[in-house]
Amino acid sequence: MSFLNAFTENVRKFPDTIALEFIDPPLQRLTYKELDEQVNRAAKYLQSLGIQPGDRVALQLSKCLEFILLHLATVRLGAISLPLNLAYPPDELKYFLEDSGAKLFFALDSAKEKTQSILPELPNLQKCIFLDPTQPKEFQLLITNYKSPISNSPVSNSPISNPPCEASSPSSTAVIIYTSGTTGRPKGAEITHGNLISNLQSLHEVWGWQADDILLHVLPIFHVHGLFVALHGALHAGATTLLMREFDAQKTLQTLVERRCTVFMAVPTIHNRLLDAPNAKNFDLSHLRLITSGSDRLPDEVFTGFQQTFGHTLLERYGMTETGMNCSNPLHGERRIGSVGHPLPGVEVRFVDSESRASLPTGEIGELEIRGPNIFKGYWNQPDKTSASFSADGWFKTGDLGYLEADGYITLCGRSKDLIISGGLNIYPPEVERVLVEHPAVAACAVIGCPDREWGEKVTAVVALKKTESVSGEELMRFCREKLAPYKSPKSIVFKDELPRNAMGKVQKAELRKEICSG
Ligand code: MLC
Repeated sequence: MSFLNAFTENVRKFPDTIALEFIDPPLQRLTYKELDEQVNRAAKYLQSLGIQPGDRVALQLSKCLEFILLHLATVRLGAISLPLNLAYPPDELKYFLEDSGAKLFFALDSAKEKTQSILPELPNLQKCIFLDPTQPKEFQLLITNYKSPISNSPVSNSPISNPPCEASSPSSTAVIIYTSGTTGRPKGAEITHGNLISNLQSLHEVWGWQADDILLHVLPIFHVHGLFVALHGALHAGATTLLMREFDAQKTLQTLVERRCTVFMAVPTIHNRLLDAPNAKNFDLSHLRLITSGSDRLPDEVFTGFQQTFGHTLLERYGMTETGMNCSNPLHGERRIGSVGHPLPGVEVRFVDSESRASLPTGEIGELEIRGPNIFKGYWNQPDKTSASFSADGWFKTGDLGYLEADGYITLCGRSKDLIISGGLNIYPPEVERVLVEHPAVAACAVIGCPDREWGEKVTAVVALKKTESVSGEELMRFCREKLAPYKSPKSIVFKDELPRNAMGKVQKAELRKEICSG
C-alpha cells in the first residue's frame, strides 16, 4: 500500500478540484485529474529511462511543478525519491549522489556548469537531466515525446506498468532525506510508505484536514515539513495547495487574505517575518482555521505576537526527519505556550536519564525517546549509525531534552546533541568545524549557535589561529561558503588566542556560549 493510495482515491472523488496552483510565474494550475495524468506520464518517462523499483532518483530542483511530478512519479513506480536542498554546493552534492548510488539525477539548467564537473566521478549515475522550470513546456515535451524503448513509438496515455506490490509495501522505502549528524558525513534517512501513511492519517485526524481546505505553501519542498506535512498532507485530504516559489512576507499576507486560505504552515523565522511585515495588523486572517509552527522551537514572543497582531493562536507541533511528526498541540483545546502538545495517535514517548537510560517519572527532565509507526527504517547503508540511534529495546533516541507535564503535555527544553537550528534548518557544528580546520591558518575552532531573533540561532565560529598565520573573518566565511551550503556557513567569526578546554582537552562550548553569545 503506497502512501499515494489516498491521493489516487482523491483523483476519483474530486477530479475537478484544483490540486496544485503555482501563484507566481510561470503560473500553473492542475486539477486532481490533470495532476494524476501528468504523474503517470512522468512515471512512464522514468520507466523509459530504466528506473526500476528501489532505484534512487535524485532531485535538486527549485520549487516547481517538475519537482512534484518527478517526486510523485518516482514513488508511484516503487522507486525512491531523493530530494536535495538547492543550497548544497558541488562538494556536498557529490557526496549525496555517491552515497545514495542515485541512478538518475534531475538538476537545474542554471546549475549545469558547476554540476557537470562532478558527474564523471559518479559511476552509479546513469543520467543527469537538466531542467529549466521557467520553460514548463519543455518538460511537457520531454515527458510526452520520448520514444518508448520497447515499441520505439511516442508515449501514449496508456497506464504505467505497475510496480510489484512489495515495492510500495508499508516497509519499503519511499523517500531518502539526508540529515547531518554529530559524527561524520550526513546520513540518508530511509522513510517508508508505512511511515508516511501513519503520519498522514494521524495529522489528517488531529488537524481536521478537509477536502475544501486551501493551503498556502511557502516552504521549500526538499524537507519533511514542506514535502510531507504540507504538500502530501493536502494531497491526502483532497485539498487545494497554492504554492509560492520563494517565501515573501508581504505576498504571503496578501495571498492568505485574497485567496481565502484556510491552512498555513511555517517555521518560526517565517512567522516572525510576517509579524515584522509593514501593516501586518491590517491583514484580516480570521478566515484561516489553522496556522501551524514547527521545525524549530517557537519563541514565546512570536506565539504572543501572533495572538496580538493576527488574533491567531499558533499551533506548535514537533517532528524530525527520522520520525516525521511526533507531537502536536490540539486543534480544539489549549495550545500551550512553550509546549509541543501531546503525542500523535500511535506515537509513544518516554523520557530517559541520559546516562543510565532509565525511564524518568512525570516532570523530570530527560532525553526524549520515541516509538511508533512513524519512526524511519534506518540510515541508508549505515547499520552501525542506525543501531546507535535506537535504544536497546527499540526506541528512537531524539537527542531532545524535555519532560512530560502531569496533564500529558510535552515540553522540550534543550538538546543533548551538539546541534544548531537556524531558520528551521539543522546544522551540526562538527560539519562546519571540519571545513574550518582545513584552512591553513586555523589551529582550532568551535562552532556554536548564539540566540538570534531572526534565525532562532546564528551559526558562530570561534577560531584560534596558528601563531604565525593571519586571516580575516571575511576570508574564513568565504572559505566555508565554497564548501558548505550558505545556511550552514558561519554568520560571524570570533577570534581567540586559545579555546577553553576541560581536563580531557575537549573544547568547553558552554563556556564559549556564555562568553560570546551574550556579548
Ligand atoms: C537562508 N539563509 C539562511 C537560512 N535560510 N541562513 C541560516 N539559516 C537559514 N535557514 C541565508 C541565505 O543563504 C542568505 O545568505 C541569507 O540567509 C538571507 O537569505 P534570505 O533570502 O533572507 O533567506 P530566505 O531565502 O528568505 O530564507 C529564509 C527562510 C528559509 C526562513 C524562508 O530558511 C526557509 O524556508 N526555512 C525553512 C526551512 C524548512 O523548511 N525546514 C524544515 C526542515 S524539516 P547570503 O549570505 O547569501 O545572503 C524538519 C522537521 C520538522 O525540521 O519538524 O519540520
